[in-house]
Amino acid sequence: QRPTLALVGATGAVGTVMRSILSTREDVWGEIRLVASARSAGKQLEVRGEQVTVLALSEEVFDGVDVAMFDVPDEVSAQWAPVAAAKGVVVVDNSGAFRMDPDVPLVVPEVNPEAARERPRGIIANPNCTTLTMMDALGALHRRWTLTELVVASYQAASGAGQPGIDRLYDELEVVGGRRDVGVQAGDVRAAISDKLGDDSPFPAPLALNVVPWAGSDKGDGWSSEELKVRNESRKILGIPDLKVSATCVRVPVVTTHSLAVHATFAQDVDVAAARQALVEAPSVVVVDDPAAGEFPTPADSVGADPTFVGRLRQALDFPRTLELFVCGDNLRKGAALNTAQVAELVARELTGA
Ligand code: 11C
Repeated sequence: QRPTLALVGATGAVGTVMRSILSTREDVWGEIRLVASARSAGKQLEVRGEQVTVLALSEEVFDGVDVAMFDVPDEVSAQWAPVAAAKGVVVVDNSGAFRMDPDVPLVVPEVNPEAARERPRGIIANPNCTTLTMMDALGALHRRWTLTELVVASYQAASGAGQPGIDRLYDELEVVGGRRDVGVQAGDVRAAISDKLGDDSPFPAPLALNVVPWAGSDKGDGWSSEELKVRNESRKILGIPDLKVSATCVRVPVVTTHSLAVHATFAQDVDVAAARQALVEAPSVVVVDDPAAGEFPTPADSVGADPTFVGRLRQALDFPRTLELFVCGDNLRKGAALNTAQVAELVARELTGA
Protein backbone atom coordinates (compact mmCIF):
# COMPACT_ATOMS: atom_id res chain seq x y z
CA GLN A 1 0.00 0.00 0.00
CA ARG A 2 1.32 3.41 -0.98
CA PRO A 3 1.78 5.84 1.92
CA THR A 4 -0.55 8.77 2.49
CA LEU A 5 1.12 12.18 2.33
CA ALA A 6 0.02 15.48 3.86
CA LEU A 7 1.47 18.70 2.45
CA VAL A 8 1.13 21.33 5.16
CA GLY A 9 1.55 24.83 3.76
CA ALA A 10 0.22 23.91 0.33
CA THR A 11 -0.53 27.50 -0.71
CA GLY A 12 2.80 29.24 0.05
CA ALA A 13 5.74 29.89 -2.30
CA VAL A 14 7.43 26.59 -1.39
CA GLY A 15 4.11 24.70 -1.20
CA THR A 16 3.26 25.82 -4.72
CA VAL A 17 6.59 24.52 -6.08
CA MET A 18 6.05 21.35 -4.04
CA ARG A 19 2.71 20.65 -5.78
CA SER A 20 4.44 20.98 -9.12
CA ILE A 21 7.32 18.71 -7.99
CA LEU A 22 4.86 16.09 -6.69
CA SER A 23 3.15 16.20 -10.07
CA THR A 24 6.33 15.51 -12.04
CA ARG A 25 8.48 13.13 -9.95
CA GLU A 26 8.03 9.37 -9.88
CA ASP A 27 4.83 9.00 -7.86
CA VAL A 28 5.35 7.00 -4.66
CA TRP A 29 2.30 8.34 -2.85
CA GLY A 30 -1.22 7.09 -2.30
CA GLU A 31 -3.56 9.89 -1.18
CA ILE A 32 -2.07 13.39 -1.05
CA ARG A 33 -3.80 15.74 1.39
CA LEU A 34 -3.31 19.47 0.96
CA VAL A 35 -3.35 21.40 4.22
CA ALA A 36 -3.13 25.13 4.92
CA SER A 37 -4.39 27.76 7.33
CA ALA A 38 -8.15 28.10 7.92
CA ARG A 39 -8.10 31.11 5.57
CA SER A 40 -7.28 28.89 2.58
CA ALA A 41 -9.47 25.92 3.57
CA GLY A 42 -11.98 24.94 0.90
CA LYS A 43 -9.84 26.23 -2.00
CA GLN A 44 -9.28 23.83 -4.88
CA LEU A 45 -5.61 23.33 -5.80
CA GLU A 46 -4.06 21.09 -8.41
CA VAL A 47 -1.66 18.28 -7.62
CA ARG A 48 -0.84 15.32 -9.90
CA GLY A 49 -3.30 16.74 -12.43
CA GLU A 50 -6.25 16.55 -10.02
CA GLN A 51 -8.14 19.24 -8.14
CA VAL A 52 -7.86 18.67 -4.39
CA THR A 53 -9.74 20.59 -1.70
CA VAL A 54 -7.48 22.30 0.84
CA LEU A 55 -8.09 21.25 4.45
CA ALA A 56 -7.59 23.49 7.48
CA LEU A 57 -4.69 22.53 9.75
CA SER A 58 -6.03 20.52 12.69
CA GLU A 59 -5.10 17.40 14.65
CA GLU A 60 -7.67 15.32 12.72
CA VAL A 61 -6.12 16.19 9.39
CA PHE A 62 -3.25 13.82 10.25
CA ASP A 63 -5.52 10.79 10.81
CA GLY A 64 -4.25 7.99 8.56
CA VAL A 65 -1.32 10.06 7.29
CA ASP A 66 2.10 8.32 7.02
CA VAL A 67 4.34 11.22 6.04
CA ALA A 68 3.77 14.98 6.36
CA MET A 69 5.82 17.69 4.69
CA PHE A 70 5.70 21.03 6.50
CA ASP A 71 6.40 24.19 4.49
CA VAL A 72 5.23 26.75 7.05
CA PRO A 73 6.79 29.40 9.33
CA ASP A 74 8.94 28.25 12.28
CA GLU A 75 6.27 28.89 14.90
CA VAL A 76 3.63 26.86 13.00
CA SER A 77 6.04 23.92 12.65
CA ALA A 78 7.10 24.22 16.29
CA GLN A 79 3.46 23.86 17.33
CA TRP A 80 2.14 21.35 14.79
CA ALA A 81 5.01 19.02 13.81
CA PRO A 82 5.02 17.38 17.29
CA VAL A 83 1.21 17.03 17.06
CA ALA A 84 1.56 15.10 13.80
CA ALA A 85 4.55 13.09 15.07
CA ALA A 86 2.57 12.08 18.19
CA LYS A 87 0.05 10.50 15.83
CA GLY A 88 2.79 8.36 14.26
CA VAL A 89 3.29 10.58 11.22
CA VAL A 90 6.90 11.02 10.01
CA VAL A 91 7.32 14.76 9.60
CA VAL A 92 9.75 16.28 7.10
CA ASP A 93 9.97 19.88 8.22
CA ASN A 94 11.31 22.70 6.09
CA SER A 95 11.30 25.32 8.85
CA GLY A 96 14.14 26.27 11.17
CA ALA A 97 12.29 25.05 14.26
CA PHE A 98 14.04 21.67 14.73
CA ARG A 99 17.20 21.77 12.62
CA MET A 100 19.65 22.00 15.49
CA ASP A 101 17.76 19.61 17.80
CA PRO A 102 20.18 16.70 18.43
CA ASP A 103 17.22 14.29 18.19
CA VAL A 104 16.24 15.57 14.74
CA PRO A 105 18.36 14.61 11.73
CA LEU A 106 19.14 17.32 9.17
CA VAL A 107 19.19 15.55 5.83
CA VAL A 108 20.46 16.12 2.30
CA PRO A 109 19.92 12.83 0.45
CA GLU A 110 23.10 13.19 -1.63
CA VAL A 111 25.21 13.79 1.50
CA ASN A 112 23.80 12.01 4.57
CA PRO A 113 20.77 9.89 3.55
CA GLU A 114 21.44 7.37 6.34
CA ALA A 115 20.67 10.07 8.94
CA ALA A 116 16.98 10.03 7.91
CA ARG A 117 16.49 6.62 9.56
CA GLU A 118 17.47 7.87 13.05
CA ARG A 119 14.58 10.14 14.05
CA PRO A 120 13.70 9.71 17.72
CA ARG A 121 11.17 12.57 17.61
CA GLY A 122 9.58 11.36 14.38
CA ILE A 123 10.78 14.58 12.74
CA ILE A 124 13.39 15.06 9.99
CA ALA A 125 14.54 18.60 9.24
CA ASN A 126 15.24 20.10 5.84
CA PRO A 127 18.13 22.59 5.76
CA ASN A 128 17.96 26.30 5.11
CA CYS A 129 18.05 27.04 1.38
CA THR A 130 21.31 28.98 1.57
CA THR A 131 23.16 26.13 3.28
CA LEU A 132 21.52 23.57 1.03
CA THR A 133 22.59 25.30 -2.18
CA MET A 134 26.25 24.38 -1.62
CA MET A 135 25.86 21.05 0.21
CA ASP A 136 25.85 18.60 -2.74
CA ALA A 137 29.02 20.13 -4.16
CA LEU A 138 30.79 20.44 -0.81
CA GLY A 139 29.70 16.93 0.22
CA ALA A 140 31.31 15.51 -2.94
CA LEU A 141 34.56 17.42 -2.30
CA HIS A 142 34.58 16.66 1.44
CA ARG A 143 34.30 12.90 0.85
CA ARG A 144 37.59 12.99 -1.03
CA TRP A 145 39.67 15.81 0.53
CA THR A 146 38.18 16.47 4.01
CA LEU A 147 36.81 19.98 4.42
CA THR A 148 38.29 22.00 7.28
CA GLU A 149 37.30 25.63 6.63
CA LEU A 150 34.52 27.38 4.76
CA VAL A 151 34.23 31.08 3.99
CA VAL A 152 31.15 32.02 1.95
CA ALA A 153 29.30 35.05 0.68
CA SER A 154 25.72 34.48 -0.41
CA TYR A 155 23.73 36.29 -3.10
CA GLN A 156 20.19 35.42 -2.04
CA ALA A 157 17.02 35.76 -4.05
CA ALA A 158 13.88 37.60 -2.95
CA SER A 159 11.80 34.41 -2.86
CA GLY A 160 13.81 33.29 0.17
CA ALA A 161 11.43 35.65 1.96
CA GLY A 162 8.43 33.83 0.48
CA GLN A 163 5.64 35.23 -1.67
CA PRO A 164 5.81 38.65 0.08
CA GLY A 165 9.49 38.85 -0.96
CA ILE A 166 8.67 38.01 -4.57
CA ASP A 167 5.82 40.54 -4.65
CA ARG A 168 7.93 43.27 -3.12
CA LEU A 169 10.78 42.83 -5.61
CA TYR A 170 8.42 42.93 -8.60
CA ASP A 171 6.66 46.00 -7.19
CA GLU A 172 9.96 47.77 -6.60
CA LEU A 173 11.18 46.92 -10.10
CA GLU A 174 8.01 48.39 -11.51
CA VAL A 175 8.69 51.64 -9.66
CA VAL A 176 12.26 52.02 -10.97
CA GLY A 177 11.82 50.27 -14.34
CA GLY A 178 12.66 52.48 -17.29
CA ARG A 179 13.73 55.39 -15.11
CA ARG A 180 17.18 56.84 -15.74
CA ASP A 181 16.94 59.41 -12.97
CA VAL A 182 17.31 56.93 -10.09
CA GLY A 183 20.42 55.09 -8.95
CA VAL A 184 22.51 58.19 -9.53
CA GLN A 185 22.45 59.81 -6.10
CA ALA A 186 22.57 58.37 -2.59
CA GLY A 187 19.06 57.72 -1.36
CA ASP A 188 17.22 58.35 -4.64
CA VAL A 189 16.20 54.69 -5.12
CA ARG A 190 15.03 54.50 -1.52
CA ALA A 191 13.02 57.71 -1.88
CA ALA A 192 11.38 56.66 -5.17
CA ILE A 193 10.35 53.28 -3.78
CA SER A 194 9.25 54.60 -0.40
CA ASP A 195 7.16 57.26 -2.12
CA LYS A 196 5.23 54.73 -4.23
CA LEU A 197 5.17 51.61 -2.02
CA GLY A 198 5.80 52.78 1.54
CA ASP A 199 8.42 51.25 3.81
CA ASP A 200 6.63 48.09 4.90
CA SER A 201 8.88 45.52 3.19
CA PRO A 202 10.24 42.05 3.95
CA PHE A 203 13.69 43.56 3.27
CA PRO A 204 15.48 46.15 5.42
CA ALA A 205 16.44 48.30 2.41
CA PRO A 206 15.30 48.69 -1.20
CA LEU A 207 16.15 45.59 -3.22
CA ALA A 208 15.63 46.92 -6.75
CA LEU A 209 18.88 48.42 -8.14
CA ASN A 210 20.55 47.44 -4.88
CA VAL A 211 22.18 44.69 -2.80
CA VAL A 212 21.32 44.32 0.89
CA PRO A 213 23.91 42.80 3.23
CA TRP A 214 21.39 41.30 5.62
CA ALA A 215 19.04 38.29 5.66
CA GLY A 216 17.03 37.01 8.59
CA SER A 217 17.01 38.30 12.16
CA ASP A 218 19.62 39.83 14.47
CA LYS A 219 21.52 37.21 16.48
CA GLY A 220 23.89 39.56 18.29
CA ASP A 221 27.58 40.44 17.87
CA GLY A 222 26.79 41.59 14.33
CA TRP A 223 25.58 38.22 13.02
CA SER A 224 22.33 37.54 11.17
CA SER A 225 20.29 34.37 11.76
CA GLU A 226 20.98 33.34 8.17
CA GLU A 227 24.75 33.49 8.68
CA LEU A 228 24.59 31.37 11.83
CA LYS A 229 22.34 28.85 10.05
CA VAL A 230 24.94 28.46 7.31
CA ARG A 231 27.57 27.75 9.96
CA ASN A 232 25.61 25.43 12.23
CA GLU A 233 23.74 23.52 9.56
CA SER A 234 26.85 22.94 7.40
CA ARG A 235 28.58 21.40 10.41
CA LYS A 236 25.64 19.12 11.18
CA ILE A 237 24.95 17.92 7.62
CA LEU A 238 28.60 17.27 6.79
CA GLY A 239 29.20 15.72 10.22
CA ILE A 240 32.14 18.05 10.99
CA PRO A 241 31.30 19.58 14.40
CA ASP A 242 34.44 21.76 14.45
CA LEU A 243 34.27 22.96 10.84
CA LYS A 244 35.43 26.59 10.73
CA VAL A 245 32.76 28.62 8.95
CA SER A 246 32.31 32.30 8.29
CA ALA A 247 29.42 33.57 6.17
CA THR A 248 28.19 36.93 4.93
CA CYS A 249 24.61 36.70 3.66
CA VAL A 250 23.45 39.23 1.11
CA ARG A 251 20.09 39.73 -0.63
CA VAL A 252 20.20 40.59 -4.33
CA PRO A 253 17.47 41.63 -6.79
CA VAL A 254 16.93 38.12 -8.17
CA VAL A 255 13.46 36.56 -7.95
CA THR A 256 14.49 32.93 -7.37
CA THR A 257 17.85 31.09 -7.12
CA HIS A 258 20.44 31.62 -4.45
CA SER A 259 24.12 31.92 -5.38
CA LEU A 260 27.19 31.50 -3.20
CA ALA A 261 30.85 32.42 -3.61
CA VAL A 262 32.60 29.63 -1.71
CA HIS A 263 36.19 29.57 -0.39
CA ALA A 264 36.62 25.96 0.77
CA THR A 265 39.77 24.74 2.51
CA PHE A 266 40.67 21.07 2.83
CA ALA A 267 42.98 18.93 4.98
CA GLN A 268 45.23 18.30 1.98
CA ASP A 269 46.25 20.00 -1.27
CA VAL A 270 43.50 19.66 -3.87
CA ASP A 271 44.14 19.20 -7.55
CA VAL A 272 41.64 21.36 -9.46
CA ALA A 273 41.21 18.84 -12.29
CA ALA A 274 40.44 16.08 -9.78
CA ALA A 275 38.02 18.36 -7.92
CA ARG A 276 36.29 19.20 -11.20
CA GLN A 277 35.98 15.48 -11.96
CA ALA A 278 34.51 14.80 -8.49
CA LEU A 279 31.92 17.53 -9.12
CA VAL A 280 31.14 16.23 -12.61
CA GLU A 281 30.54 12.78 -11.09
CA ALA A 282 28.28 14.11 -8.31
CA PRO A 283 24.79 13.15 -9.53
CA SER A 284 23.02 16.36 -8.55
CA VAL A 285 25.76 18.79 -9.64
CA VAL A 286 26.22 20.27 -13.10
CA VAL A 287 29.57 21.92 -13.82
CA VAL A 288 29.26 25.02 -16.01
CA ASP A 289 32.77 26.37 -16.15
CA ASP A 290 34.29 27.92 -19.24
CA PRO A 291 34.53 31.61 -18.38
CA ALA A 292 36.55 32.40 -21.52
CA ALA A 293 33.49 31.30 -23.49
CA GLY A 294 31.17 33.19 -21.15
CA GLU A 295 30.04 30.00 -19.41
CA PHE A 296 29.45 30.13 -15.68
CA PRO A 297 26.37 29.60 -13.53
CA THR A 298 23.99 32.52 -13.09
CA PRO A 299 20.65 32.60 -11.25
CA ALA A 300 18.83 33.60 -14.44
CA ASP A 301 20.12 30.46 -16.16
CA SER A 302 19.58 28.14 -13.18
CA VAL A 303 16.07 29.00 -11.97
CA GLY A 304 13.47 26.27 -12.33
CA ALA A 305 16.03 23.48 -12.60
CA ASP A 306 16.78 20.73 -10.10
CA PRO A 307 20.60 20.47 -10.09
CA THR A 308 23.15 22.64 -8.35
CA PHE A 309 25.25 24.49 -10.91
CA VAL A 310 28.94 24.99 -10.13
CA GLY A 311 31.50 27.09 -11.95
CA ARG A 312 34.46 29.46 -11.54
CA LEU A 313 36.33 26.53 -10.00
CA ARG A 314 39.92 27.53 -9.34
CA GLN A 315 42.83 27.10 -7.01
CA ALA A 316 43.08 29.98 -4.54
CA LEU A 317 46.39 31.62 -5.45
CA ASP A 318 47.66 32.18 -1.94
CA PHE A 319 45.97 29.23 -0.21
CA PRO A 320 47.30 25.86 -1.45
CA ARG A 321 44.57 23.77 0.16
CA THR A 322 41.72 26.05 -0.89
CA LEU A 323 39.34 25.98 -3.83
CA GLU A 324 37.20 28.89 -4.96
CA LEU A 325 33.88 28.11 -6.59
CA PHE A 326 30.59 29.78 -7.47
CA VAL A 327 27.38 27.87 -6.92
CA CYS A 328 23.80 28.56 -8.05
CA GLY A 329 20.72 26.59 -7.01
CA ASP A 330 16.99 27.21 -7.16
CA ASN A 331 16.16 28.03 -3.54
CA LEU A 332 12.53 26.91 -3.90
CA ARG A 333 13.46 23.57 -5.53
CA LYS A 334 16.66 21.88 -4.23
CA GLY A 335 16.85 24.63 -1.62
CA ALA A 336 13.43 23.73 -0.22
CA ALA A 337 10.66 21.71 -1.92
CA LEU A 338 12.79 19.27 -3.92
CA ASN A 339 15.02 18.30 -1.00
CA THR A 340 11.93 17.88 1.22
CA ALA A 341 10.33 15.68 -1.45
CA GLN A 342 13.51 13.60 -1.80
CA VAL A 343 13.69 13.07 1.97
CA ALA A 344 9.99 12.17 2.14
CA GLU A 345 10.55 9.66 -0.68
CA LEU A 346 13.39 8.06 1.32
CA VAL A 347 10.90 7.61 4.18
CA ALA A 348 8.19 6.32 1.82
CA ARG A 349 10.56 3.67 0.48
CA GLU A 350 11.57 2.75 4.03
CA LEU A 351 7.92 2.41 5.11
CA THR A 352 6.95 0.27 2.13
CA GLY A 353 10.21 -1.73 2.10
CA ALA A 354 10.69 -0.71 -1.54
C1 11C B 1 16.15 33.39 2.88
N1 11C B 1 17.20 31.26 3.36
O1 11C B 1 16.66 33.33 1.77
C2 11C B 1 16.13 32.16 3.77
C3 11C B 1 14.78 31.57 3.72
O2 11C B 1 15.61 29.00 7.57
O3 11C B 1 14.31 28.11 6.10
C4 11C B 1 14.65 30.27 4.46
C5 11C B 1 14.71 30.44 5.94
C6 11C B 1 14.87 29.09 6.58
O4 11C B 1 15.62 34.38 3.33
